Order: sequence, then structure tokens, then C-alpha cells
Amino acid sequence: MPATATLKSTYKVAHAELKEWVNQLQAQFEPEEVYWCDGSKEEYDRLCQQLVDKGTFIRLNPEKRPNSFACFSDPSDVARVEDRTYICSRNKDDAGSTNNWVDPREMKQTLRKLMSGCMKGRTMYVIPFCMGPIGSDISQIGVEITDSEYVVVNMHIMTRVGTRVIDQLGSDGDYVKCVHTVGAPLAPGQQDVKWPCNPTVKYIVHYPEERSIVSYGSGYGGNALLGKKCFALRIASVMARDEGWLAEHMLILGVENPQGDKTYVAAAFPSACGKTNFAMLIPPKQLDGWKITTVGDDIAWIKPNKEGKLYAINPEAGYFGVAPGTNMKSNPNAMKTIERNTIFTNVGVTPDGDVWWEGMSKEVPKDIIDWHGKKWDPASGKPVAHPNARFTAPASQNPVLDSEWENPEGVPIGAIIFGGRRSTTVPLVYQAHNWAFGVYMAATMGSEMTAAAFGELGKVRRDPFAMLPFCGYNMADYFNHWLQFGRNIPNPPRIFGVNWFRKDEKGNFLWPGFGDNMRVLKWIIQKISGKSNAVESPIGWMPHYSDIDWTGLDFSVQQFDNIMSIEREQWKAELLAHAELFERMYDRLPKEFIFMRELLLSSLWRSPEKWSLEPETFDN
Ligand code: O2Y
Ligand code: MN
Repeated sequence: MPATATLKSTYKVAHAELKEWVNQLQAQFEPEEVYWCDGSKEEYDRLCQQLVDKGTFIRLNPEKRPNSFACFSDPSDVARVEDRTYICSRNKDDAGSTNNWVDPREMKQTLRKLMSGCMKGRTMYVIPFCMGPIGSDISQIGVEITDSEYVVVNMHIMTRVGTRVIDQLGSDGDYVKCVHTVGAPLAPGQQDVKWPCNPTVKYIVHYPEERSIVSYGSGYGGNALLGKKCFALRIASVMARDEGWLAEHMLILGVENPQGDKTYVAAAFPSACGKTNFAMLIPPKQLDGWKITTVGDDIAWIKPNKEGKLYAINPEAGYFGVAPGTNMKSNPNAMKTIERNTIFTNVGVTPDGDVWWEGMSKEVPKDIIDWHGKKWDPASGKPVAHPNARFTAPASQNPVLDSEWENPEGVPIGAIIFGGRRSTTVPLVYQAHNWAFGVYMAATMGSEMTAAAFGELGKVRRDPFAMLPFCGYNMADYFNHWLQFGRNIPNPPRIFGVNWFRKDEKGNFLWPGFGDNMRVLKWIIQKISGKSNAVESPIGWMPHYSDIDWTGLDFSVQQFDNIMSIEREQWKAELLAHAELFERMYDRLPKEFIFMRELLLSSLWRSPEKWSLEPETFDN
């Protein structure tokens, strides 16, 4: 059994506890060798070439996609595994009813058995990484141990990796311990497969009190790139609760008006609701002079400064975006971001060495290879790309990247938006009466199941703050943290709700979406700076038809009413349905929520059957 990890002589690690931990893991996992990642381009290129040689990566045509690769995962390993994700707090109630829980002592025993010798025949990589700009007070350091080269190269793109992080850590800096194995040891002489994983056993485990993560059996995305959902959301949400900040499933964008004034907005949407598209939005050309810039597309860490003003960073350095549906109309900036230096997972590969997925173009290229690595049969009825196919691309390649995206101080947050996917009931946009009502609204936000999501089609799945799969502690405590956080700051940002997905009786979307979402953003920005009117509705403040800039869009008052009206019976049913969510977390639910629900019910009771913004228009 090797006693010490092999370290290049140029690689200086002053952190004795870290070296000791690595040595212990080496003894337990029995890898063939240990390699400390330096984060260099040479290292990235070498490991990508190694993945090509092994058959995992296909090097794409350098004329079409320079320095880019495609790969196909094992069909059993294509997405986050929520039913195998655990929050192992010491006390079950601290994980709450919405998280899977196992006693941490029991879980450690299970994992110890499973992981003994789990890296045999493989290299154990040590990846020091930083979430957020190195040196920022808001950033945090982690060290991921993994036996997957795919994870190393993806971590290179998604985080800041290597010796500069080790230097920042010094001799006794704090770091989050992240252990990952594909769970597929190799016997001597055994030929490896292209996508090693454990097809039957998977565990994604978080120990919130220890601030550590163990992931077994999957090589894919959020299960394996532990800086992302596991650290930046589940563990960071616990840190944030304890230290008085917020770790959120939010994009951050900058909105610049024609005078050059910029306002930053953080926005939460449930997974697969077009967050990357919104973060890179291109305003309609008729909204002359308005610009959107991206700080982040998925996660925001938000902290109050000394004056209580909120500043946010994007802890990530890249995008792990959904490929299907991304095209030059839905997101031209994403298409430009992925032109080079990109890793594609589970997309189709064309005969000329490029990539393709459903929705990229109307025509399917001939003789395409599908995500199973086989020639695609158009008659099969099966998609070319897996619906959760991904691109991993550096944020630095985004043409609308915000100039302040790596500012260690973060960017000041002017407004917070929450958006669900609802075909009825919820209007296009409204502003919560105050912080507490905003918290209520975010706690009860929901999405209707689409064909791609699990569950009964059309049923509303509550996804509080878009954090249900990502909160590392009891969701009711999380609501209390948000309420308390708002009480502690003098002038919290205004909170808005949006819903791009309302439909008419025939099932047609009422809102064009994409770039036209800028019209809603413009109202939000003008509203918070006191430059726009609003009218008070039973659920919050709303724009009149005339408060929205309609230049270049043919959208009538009637259409606006269809997407903004509040139907009393629908809302009564909505508020009654909130009880279902509240019952699941009753013991720790903020008592304010009960009163707020009553207040909303009584204001609906007093409102007309159909509450319209422009009633006089329709009375005549
Ligand atoms: O399926 C995965 O492993 C990735 S999930 C993901 C990736 C990027 C951004 N958001 C998400 C999500 O599920 O919210
Ligand atoms: Mn996400």
C-alpha cells in the first residue's frame, strides 16, 4: 500500500492536513497512482488526448469546432439522481421532509465498505478548486478527489483549478472535502470501458455539519462535478444559513439602459426552464440601447456588505448547459460560446465531425451518430441527442459576458426575480408587496410537469425558490433564513414573480418569450428606480398595459389582459394547494406564512371574479 501521494517536485503543498487526508484516501481507495492537478492548459490538453486515446472522447473537426470533444455516457448515467441524493445531517429533522436522509454513521459504514479499493487500476486525481474569483471574500475553496479524467477536464472549465488555489489555501485554509469515484475498479489487465460508472449503485451524499461530500457510482454532471450542485448549492446553503448570506439557484444578469446605467438582477427558475437563455438574452432591436450582460447562468452567492447592500458572485467559471433546444434563435450567444474549447456530452455527431441535437436546425444531418454512439435510424422514433445532453464551455467565451463578472466584491443586486412554469393562474409579471410576501411567493412557486420531467403531465410540482433538489437543510428553516435575512438588511431588493409560460384555452403560449422577455425586465428596472407606474392587484404590484414598452411587438390590450388577469377561483385553488406543501414541513414552517396565505385569500375574496388591469377597456 503506498504511504504517500506522489507529488511533482514543483508542486508545493504547505497544507499538512490536506496532504494527510489525501494519503488516507490513497490507502483506502488503492489507486495505481495519485496525481495533483496543476490547472494548466498543458494538463487539460493531455487529459483530453488521453480520453481520445481511450475512446471516451471524439475529437471534433478542428475546422468546425476547434479544440472540442464529444462523448457518450453510459445509458444508466445521464442525469442527476435525486432519489440517490442524501443530506446526512446528524438529526433527521435538520434535513427535513423534502430531502433523503440516512444517519451519517450508517451512511459512512455503507460507503466505507463500498469504497474500499474502489480506485484500483485507476489514477486518483486531486483537484484543488475555487468557487468564485480567487481571493474574493465571497469565494470558497474545495478539493475534489476523483478517478475520472472526464471530471478533471470538466472541472477545469467549470471552476478555477490548480496550484493557484493551493497557494491561496496556504498552510491551514478551510476547504470543502469532495470525494468522487465512478465506482468501477479495474482488475489487473482488465480493459476499461469508455464511460466507467457503476450502473446499479449510486450515492450522492452530503454531510452538512462536516461540510463534506461523497459521490459514488456516477460520472455525470451534477453527480460528479462536485463544485456545482453539491458544493455551491447544498453545502453552501448550509454555510450561508450559518453565516448570514444566501447560496441560490439563480442566474445573475446585468441590464444596461440607453444612458449606460446598469442594474444587476438575480433570477431563480426551476431546472430546465431556459435559465441560460435568459442569462444571455438579446433584447429586441426596437428596444434601442438596452443591453443584457451575463454574470452567471445557474448559481449566485449573495452577501450583504457593511451597509447591508447585497452583492453577488457567480461561483462558477463555465456553463454546463442543456444542448437540445439551443439554437441561433433561442440563444445565439450560447451558440457562439460553444464554437470552440467545448466538451459535448450525449449529443449527436455528424459525419463531418460536428455536433447536432434536436432543435439545433430543422433538418437532421444525414448519417448522424446518436448519443448511443450508433448510426441514428430516423424511423426509430428515438432522439439523436439525449434530452439532458450538455455542453461544458468556458464563461470567458460568452460574447455578452459582463465586465464585472469576476469582480471579487461581486455585483450589487437591484432586484430578485422568481419564475415558474405555469400554463394558467400566474400572471406574466408582478411585484411582491414586500420582502416577506416575496419569500412566500418564492416558497410556493411551482412548475407544471412537461413530457421531459418526471410525474403526471400538467400537475404542478412545487419547487420552492427552485431549490427543492438543492437545499442542504430543512426547507422550512431555509424559508425562515430568508425572512430573517430580509429583516437584517435596511432596504432589501424588490422581489418580482414572472411566468413566461401562460397558455390560452387552445394550449398556445400567450407570450412570445426569448428576447421579448426584455420588455418585462425593462418594466422591472424602471419600477425599482421609481420611473414606472404600477397598480396594486390582490397578489402584488403590476404594470398597466401602457407601462410596458411594446415598440416592435404587436400585442393588444386584450392579449395583455389574457396574460395578466387574476381569476379568483384559480387563485383560491392555488392558495389551497399551498397547504399541501406546508403540511410537509409544518413543524418548522414560518408562522408568517399562515397569516400571509390568509391575507391573500381575503384580498382575493374582495376582488372581482376576474381581476383585470384595464377593466374600463372591456366594460365599454
Ligand atoms: O443532470 C445534470 O447532471 C445536470 S443538472 C444542471 C446542470 C446545469 C445547470 N442546472 C442544472 C439543474 O438541474 O438545475
Ligand atoms: Mn440549475
